[in-house]
Amino acid sequence: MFTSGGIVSDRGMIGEPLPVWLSYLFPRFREAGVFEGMDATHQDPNHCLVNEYLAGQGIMPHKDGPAYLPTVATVTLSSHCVLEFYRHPEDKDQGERESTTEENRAQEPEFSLLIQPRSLLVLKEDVYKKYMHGIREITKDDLCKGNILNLPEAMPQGVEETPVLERGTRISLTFRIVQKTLSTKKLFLRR
Ligand SMILES: O=C(O)CCC(=O)C(=O)O
Repeated sequence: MFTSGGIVSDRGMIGEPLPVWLSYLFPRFREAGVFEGMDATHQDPNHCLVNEYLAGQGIMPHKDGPAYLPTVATVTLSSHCVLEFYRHPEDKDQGERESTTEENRAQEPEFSLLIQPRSLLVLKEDVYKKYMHGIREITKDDLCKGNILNLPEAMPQGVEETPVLERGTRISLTFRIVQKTLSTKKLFLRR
């Protein structure tokens, strides 16, 4: 995993420009209106998290932290995954990434999405704010199981029956906007 754009902390992010190879995607995001109207000062994302998942690796159900504006755009490369969504318990502190617990994992997801390679997934509004998302640690996804909302649109082309998909290595590029950014100078002055 690596992050680009800066290190995010409670006090904000010490920003640095995203590399050019990541910013090639910005015109496509703009065309699709992905981050439109989110924030007057940021038309484009200023933070990207790059994750590599080997087959069998996943991520515990969580909500993204409060440092980010509530829209996230994820580009998936190489292999598919099934992203599962769990309703966030109402009585828990909202917006905390620490909401990841074994207890949440034990719940069944309310719904899932099949995320195909070379796809863009945008999470916003209720699905961002009220649900946790996670990826199960398995090597195969049986598409007959669970409530996969985007079947059959996301099914591999030419496949007639609902298949079991073998996972390979997946790379995800997760773009977000961190609203509070700090210059190094400001950070030192505040200490
Ligand atoms: O890799 C993904 O698609 C999800 C990543 C994620 O949820 C995170 O890094 O917070």
